[in-house]
Amino acid sequence: MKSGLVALVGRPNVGKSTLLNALLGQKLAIVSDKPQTTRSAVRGVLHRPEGQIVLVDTPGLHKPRTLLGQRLNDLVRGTLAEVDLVLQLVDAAAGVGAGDRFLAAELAKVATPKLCVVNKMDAASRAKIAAALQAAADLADFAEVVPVSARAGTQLDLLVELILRHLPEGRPLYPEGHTSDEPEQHLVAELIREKALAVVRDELPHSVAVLVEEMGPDPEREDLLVIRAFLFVERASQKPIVLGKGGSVLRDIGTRARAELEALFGTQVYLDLRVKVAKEWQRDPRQLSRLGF
Ligand SMILES: Nc1nc2c(ncn2[C@@H]2O[C@H](COP(=O)(O)OP(=O)(O)OP(=O)(O)O)[C@@H](O)[C@H]2O)c(=O)[nH]1
Ligand SMILES: [Mg+2]
Repeated sequence: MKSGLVALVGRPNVGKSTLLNALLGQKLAIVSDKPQTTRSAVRGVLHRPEGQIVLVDTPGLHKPRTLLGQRLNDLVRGTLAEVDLVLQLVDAAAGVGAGDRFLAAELAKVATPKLCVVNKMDAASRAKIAAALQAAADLADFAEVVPVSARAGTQLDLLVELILRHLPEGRPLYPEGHTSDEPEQHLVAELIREKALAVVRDELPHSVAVLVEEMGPDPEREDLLVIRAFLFVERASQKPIVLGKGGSVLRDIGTRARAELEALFGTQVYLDLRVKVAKEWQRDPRQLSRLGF
């Protein structure tokens, strides 16, 4: 059978995490319309009769402005070194640009086989898709260039078939039925961050980090899951923005997060969400390591 690690790489916002979730049929990675949403290498396992595909979602590669940005780019480069196949995603609607060319040049340095996935075909005209396919083929020496829509689920079976074709023969890396080794607390923190990204505007999304401090059943009510989490911002001036008038913005984030967490765990959730300032955490090595970077 076929088996191996497959990295999803691309500039921010091309739809890597959406594609991971769509291929798995399950939400493992959070998604937003803001660039630089993903901050960790999220693994998901796809089981097929012909083989096992271990997908690794990565942060969008970008020009780093902070220590966090640098670490995220290092994470992408580290991932490239250990995988069997690389999928470079580009955005058919936005077109192929300098960011994609920069990444393609980076990829050219590793000998790993590469496919190019031209995503968001649902949002592009035929002419635009054709132009993106041509530009993608000119980017690098890809084994295949395939247009898909992660959002609409178009051509995903074909993509899986092509991935399997280009993976090496090997033993399964994970047992049957295992789809993820994301720690539950991390998944919960990410879901809360996703709701914060959906609600807050402008530059603030980059400043938000979430840490789950405590999670477990209520001692008096087994059917109630208690989650205590902190939402960190970088500056004192950002705190009132995340809180909103009379705490309304934070309440909105909490309500959205709780609804999704209750669906995920199939139980009632009590979410205690607090805002804290972690001064300049994106540039501070100590705070970064506390937050898991
Ligand atoms: N129309 C359309 N939108 C898509 C598609 N795939 C993703 N999107 C949207 O594109 C935006 C970015 O999606 P993400 O999956 O978060 O992108 P990403 O590449 O993981 O982004 P980073 O983690 O920031 O690097 C979201 O608003 C998605 O809903 C698609 O196939 N079609
Ligand atoms: Mg992502």
